[in-house]
Amino acid sequence: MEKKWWQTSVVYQIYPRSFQDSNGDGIGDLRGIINRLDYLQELGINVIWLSPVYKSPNDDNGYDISDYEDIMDEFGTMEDMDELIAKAREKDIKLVMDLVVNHTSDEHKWFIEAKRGKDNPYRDYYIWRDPVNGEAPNDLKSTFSGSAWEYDEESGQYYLHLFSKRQPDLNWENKNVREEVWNMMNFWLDKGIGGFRMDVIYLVGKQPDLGITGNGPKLHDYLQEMHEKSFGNYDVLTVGETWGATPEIAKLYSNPERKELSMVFQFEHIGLDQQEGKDKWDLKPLDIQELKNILAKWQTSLGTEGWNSLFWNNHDLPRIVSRWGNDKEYRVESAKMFAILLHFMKGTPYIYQGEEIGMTNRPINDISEINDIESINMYNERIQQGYSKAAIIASINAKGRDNARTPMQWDNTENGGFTTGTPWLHVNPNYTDINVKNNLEDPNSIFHCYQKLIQLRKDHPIVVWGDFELLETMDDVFAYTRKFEGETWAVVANFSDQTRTISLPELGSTKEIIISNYPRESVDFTDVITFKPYETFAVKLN
Ligand code: TEU
Ligand code: CA
Repeated sequence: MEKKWWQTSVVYQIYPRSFQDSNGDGIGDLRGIINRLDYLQELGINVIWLSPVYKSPNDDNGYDISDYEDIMDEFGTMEDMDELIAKAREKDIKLVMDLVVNHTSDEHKWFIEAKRGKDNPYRDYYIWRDPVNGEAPNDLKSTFSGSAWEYDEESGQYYLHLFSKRQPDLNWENKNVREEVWNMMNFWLDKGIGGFRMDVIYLVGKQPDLGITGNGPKLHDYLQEMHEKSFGNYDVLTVGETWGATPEIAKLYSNPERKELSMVFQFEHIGLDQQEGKDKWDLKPLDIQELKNILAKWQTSLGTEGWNSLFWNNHDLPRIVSRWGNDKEYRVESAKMFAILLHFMKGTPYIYQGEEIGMTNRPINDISEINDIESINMYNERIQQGYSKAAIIASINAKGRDNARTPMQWDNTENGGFTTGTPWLHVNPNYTDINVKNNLEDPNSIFHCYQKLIQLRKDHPIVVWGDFELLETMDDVFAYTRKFEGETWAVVANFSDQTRTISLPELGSTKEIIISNYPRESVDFTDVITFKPYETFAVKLN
């Protein structure tokens, strides 16, 4: 496989609204990120994925953009943005921007024009349909609850919005729309950014009249056109958000010969604690064997026809240590387990802000404490449908996106050092214990575990190129090997809060402990080993 810089990279995702406030208005901003670049350099990451910072009325916290070539006032100015790109580059850190072009904000000038009337030249930038029997054209649903069609009184037509009513979908069949997007992408690429994370890119080939939203027939033509007209002319990282992707679909996006993307975010492992065929709010316990099988499938399916992204967290997902770990008695041990399991896999790892210090979910008691439009709309819809408040709140506490969006916890001063003002969203009260300052002062902290894992990936090609093999073990023991040029490393984790005894005689014994989350001098797999709760280590085999 042709060598690319992003194959050896580790990416850090920043949700700018919650990272660092620098002017006391309670909202994170670009200056705040600039002021924390030293911390990120200390961690060792070499790419920042920056969630949207463009002009937006924040109906969906920036994923509703009204001007792609200007910065949201709350976050700062274009000068601040240029300074961030330059200062990050000085530290060999690349800036990957969030590309949100499945839809715009309804305050984008294109939509304002489009609403002026059917003959307006921008009308066809969006997807309009006549009513059918006085009703919505069809039963397409919005991800944020309700119909995906909104009626426009003035023109007597409906427009499509797969997300909120204030996020009208763009009509990618319109060549002018695609050219607008390439020009905008080149505007940012010319600023020297490191690439793009592409928001719900699997939707831009939609055929709404046929009820097709994801992976539509023309999708890959559009991505190959995008590659040719924009980022294909630069040496950058591109990662597509593709819900529902299978390894075969992922290869269509990321097989280098197809000249589309570097990699995709697939979410098959993320949907394992929701009931079959239902929503993420309809919970079911995680089956660890299922998780192992799915991750192993992705590790061994792409070969040279694609590249994996590796993640447990992002700004849409609950904190992994609370979700599938133990965020109380074994918070540190389980947080390190997730880090070690993920960072020795083949692919590009993504760390979501706060993951590197083991930040947890922040349960709420009442919907008034929630900011996220997805959770609020779901709450209102399910109240209508007769669900109990308690049941809905329980679903939000388990899966709600605000769990990921509580402000970054820097130290134990007021508001965790995030702001000297009133935070836009509640700070998790456990910041007094869980914060960056404590992690930096403790050599055995979760931060230092991530720092070491990042350095190991830089120093050892086996971590990047080694072949992956899942080992047969009892369900809640997750063990695999990586093999490269005659060398074998083994990673073993007790994925439970109980003590477990394990025997893997075929691995022999070794004194070469690469990393572990409990003190350990050596391991003899030929013997029966007792693993403490969440005990995890990686070793080099003889
Ligand atoms: O997310 C796509 C998406 O489907 C998730 O929003 C949704 O929350 C799902 O239930 C995940 O659990 C992308 C962005 O990541 C998200 O923040 C935006 O809200 C969304 O697109 C619309 O732009
Ligand atoms: Ca601010």
